[in-house]
Amino acid sequence: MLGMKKHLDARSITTMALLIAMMVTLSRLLGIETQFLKVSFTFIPEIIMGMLFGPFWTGIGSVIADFIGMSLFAKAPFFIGFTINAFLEGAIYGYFFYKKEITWKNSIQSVLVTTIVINLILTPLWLAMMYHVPLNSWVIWAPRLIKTVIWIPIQAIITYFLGGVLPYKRWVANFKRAH
Ligand code: FOL
Repeated sequence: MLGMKKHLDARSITTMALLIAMMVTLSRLLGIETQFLKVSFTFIPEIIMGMLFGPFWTGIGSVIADFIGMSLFAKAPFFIGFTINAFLEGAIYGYFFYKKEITWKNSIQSVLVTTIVINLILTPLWLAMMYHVPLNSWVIWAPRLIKTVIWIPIQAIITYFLGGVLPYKRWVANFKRAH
């Protein structure tokens, strides 16, 4: 399962498909979306993907989830910036969690990097471009700063406890047996 780079075996593809379906569900059906802010638990399957498949494939999986989600449940016109976000966010989780155990250190680091790069730098740029509002507009920053303060501890805690419930050691053992 962890060896997707070496060969795209049936189990890797099935696992990817399941995680992509979970991402689409969490982001499009169970997430909260306003014109200027999204709140969802999409990071949970994305982190699992990152642990199993690494930065590149998790980036690709997240882009596929964005395409599927937009084709099935679009609430707004397609904007390529959010596809770039999807790739980078997946790649970041792959970077921090591929074949690694989840610790407080990499949980907190992953939340801080995604929050700064995706939520505080790129998304404000995309929203300003998409809606033709100034980059310093309060509609971009007021809800975003409130969400960020609340969300950083929530995501860090969920990420850390995800490490405790996932059968990570068994996955690594399976990987070693398969290669
Ligand atoms: N285009 C694409 N390709 N995917 C989308 O999901 C999408 N969504 C919208 C428009 N075009 C799209 C709907 N509008 C946020 C807010 C509104 C919005 C899209 C995104 C937003 O603020 N997103 C997050 C971070 C971005 C992310 O997780 O990708 C946020 O910071 O709250």
